[in-house]
Amino acid sequence: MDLRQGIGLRRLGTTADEFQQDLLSSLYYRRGTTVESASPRDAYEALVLTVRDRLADRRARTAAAHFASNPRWVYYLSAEYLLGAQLEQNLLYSGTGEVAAEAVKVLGRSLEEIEDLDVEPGLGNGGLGRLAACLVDSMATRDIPAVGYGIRYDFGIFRQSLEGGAQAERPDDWAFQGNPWEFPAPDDRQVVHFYGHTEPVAGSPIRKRWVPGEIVLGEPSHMLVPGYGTETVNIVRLWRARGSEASFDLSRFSAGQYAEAVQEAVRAENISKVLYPDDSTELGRELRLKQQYFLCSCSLRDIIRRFRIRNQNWDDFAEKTVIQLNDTHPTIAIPELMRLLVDEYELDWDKAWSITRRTFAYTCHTLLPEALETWPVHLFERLLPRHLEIIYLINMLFLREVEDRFPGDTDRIRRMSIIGEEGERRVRMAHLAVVGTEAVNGVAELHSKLLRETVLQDFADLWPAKFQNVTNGVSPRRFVKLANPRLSDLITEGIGDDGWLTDLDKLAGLERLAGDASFAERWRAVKRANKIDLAAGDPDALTDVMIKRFHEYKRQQLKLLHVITMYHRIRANPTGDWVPRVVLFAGKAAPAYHAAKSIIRLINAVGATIAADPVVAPYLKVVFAENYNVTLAERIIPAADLSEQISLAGKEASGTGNMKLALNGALTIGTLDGANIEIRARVGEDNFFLFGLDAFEAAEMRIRGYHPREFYDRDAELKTALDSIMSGAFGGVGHEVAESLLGWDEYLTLVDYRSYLESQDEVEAAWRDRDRWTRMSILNTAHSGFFSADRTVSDYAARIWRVAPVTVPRED
Ligand code: T68
Repeated sequence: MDLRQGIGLRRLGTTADEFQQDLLSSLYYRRGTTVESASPRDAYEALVLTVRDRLADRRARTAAAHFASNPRWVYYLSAEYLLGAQLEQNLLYSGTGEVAAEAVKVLGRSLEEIEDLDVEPGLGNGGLGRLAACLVDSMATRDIPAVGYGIRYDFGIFRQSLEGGAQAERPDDWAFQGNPWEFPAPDDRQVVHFYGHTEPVAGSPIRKRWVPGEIVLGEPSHMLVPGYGTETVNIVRLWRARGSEASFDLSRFSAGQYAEAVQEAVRAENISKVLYPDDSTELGRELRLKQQYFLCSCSLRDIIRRFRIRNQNWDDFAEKTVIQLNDTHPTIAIPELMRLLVDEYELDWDKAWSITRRTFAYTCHTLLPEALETWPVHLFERLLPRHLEIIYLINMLFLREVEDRFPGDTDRIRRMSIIGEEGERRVRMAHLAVVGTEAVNGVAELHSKLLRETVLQDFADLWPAKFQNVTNGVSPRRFVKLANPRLSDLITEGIGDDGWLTDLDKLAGLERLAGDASFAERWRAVKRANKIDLAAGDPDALTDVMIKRFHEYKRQQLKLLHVITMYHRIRANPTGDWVPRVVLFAGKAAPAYHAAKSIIRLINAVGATIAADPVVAPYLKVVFAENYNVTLAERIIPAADLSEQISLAGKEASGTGNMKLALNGALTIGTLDGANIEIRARVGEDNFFLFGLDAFEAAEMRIRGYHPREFYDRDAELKTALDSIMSGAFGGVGHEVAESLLGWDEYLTLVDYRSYLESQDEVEAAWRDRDRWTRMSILNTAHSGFFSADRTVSDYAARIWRVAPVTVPRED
């Protein structure tokens, strides 16, 4: 198939000369400039357009192949995507990296210089947003017909800097120079309603007419999502809010009331203005619910539009469509689909409900009760009056089902209701998500088990078959090949080919090299070179990294207590045989999360005290890398020796940084939490530094009653560490951190302190035996192939989506 031939277009060339011709043509015709007067931005955009053209071509063939086969589609609904920088990835995926490097010389710039201008779209907070990006990558790589839907926030996750050691935030105006990767699709815009009231429809007891109080437009644009080693190019479609024509008040403008004239349009556009910078916390703001509904309403109408191009019969909708909800954020799509089917397409309720339930699936990403979304009923009533009516009806029918199964169990009915009646009445989005879907999954074995046994236990009793596990995974292309080219080359050489890039289990081929002295030597050399590139400190020191969002459950404070203890140990014995360490932290704290920000501040204060101490500084260095994002992760991960995964067991749903680090040969020190358990099972107990309570013990301890002071009184080193904070040894900073640990210590930091320190001693013993460490590191990589997002996608495809790949034909 060659679509270009059909319309008389020439085929794009693959040689460096041909690429250069197209690059110059992009510069001249599409940037309107010449080599002599091109700015760095012109050079960058010309290159982007030239690469994009090559993918656009594959995209056209993909769309044609998909529509011709009328397959079952996967629609991934996510409020967040952390796609990472696009240029380097798209050079790799389009196979044009080498010719591009050659071709750009004509612009008098190196490829690396141009790549530096490629800003990452930070349209997400953390793991959940990055997972969405890894999954769409793997869906394309596995030839699954899929579209990712999201919001095109004007401002992404805030930029973090340190001011006097404290976190400061600045807005992330990521696309202020435009985003050349994006294709606008104004023809597919949608109209979204808010507020207003509902009216009965004559002759129908069920249908209603919604008379809105606000009308907003959703304008889509898309980014290309190429598969690796295949022709498929899928898309992520992002919606941006716009005022409708009616939102501009010309009469007010004419009367000189300029601000009032545009006020409605401004209100509309605020919907996609900014990403909420909150990770794993609940926040009940109206604008957030508006964002969620905006995403779902636009996306569902688009999905239906696409369905109706090829299909006439609603009976086929659930066969042709699966919509995966990335956490509860897009759960409002469930009542919205009901509304569309019942009110607009006039299906009867039971049929609409059967279609809806079979169409959706829900992935849960948390266990923290405070992170389970709920919305006040009165807010729903005002913002989405029709949806509230539909939710009430769904709930009534659902609770009847519960009553039939468990007659008289009123307590159970109260617990399971979609409407929470404790205090202010609230809509429980997780309950709605379980009731309205065919499958519910957690993101690691332990997480899925705890979901079934704790937060969603009643639902698992009712529908045991609905609950599944799909362990997360990460992209081996982005997080090994692109992030760590040295290691990738060595792996390819060791295994004999680069088939591991799409079949990560092939990393097992490294196992036989774990004892090979010359291979080990080269493995070490790669790590060392990566550390020199990172330039965080002495490349021969143990590089100990903790990179993730700041949250008390993740326990950066535990790592910090270890650092403070090392500081005291070294001061007490300056001539001891200390293992030099560079402890690197990176991560953002939600701007309103004061406890997390205090920990950041204390880390920097401790770091400054150590740096100024001539006795300790030769052995210990604390680095805080500002503005952690995908791009920075790609620099830090390849340089890490030790991966800190030290959350309180039972709190981290999965973690994915743990997987990225293990794949890059870092050894893990961790608790039995999230996917750490599965990492340990695969790399082997001997190659993993385990410590701390397990989830069961932690829960028991909380029930029995926990008194942190007892641990403080019993452990002299712990006491010294906390006392030194309290006495102001670190520039007077950190009182509130120590007080919260001694007062209630929500996440049992002091309980796990001693076992963590002992485990760190084992780390040092292993590190001193260079050959042993290297062997462990190689085995970590060799046995981490399971953690590919390609495997995750295959699991979803087989067990939840039941979709088959569609092969896109190559060019003739
Ligand atoms: C993370 N969740 C989990 N949430 O914490 C992590 N939350 O264990 C898991 O590996 C990852 O999801 C992928 O499954 C998040 O990242 C958020 O970012 C978030 C954002 C808004 C509201 C609530």
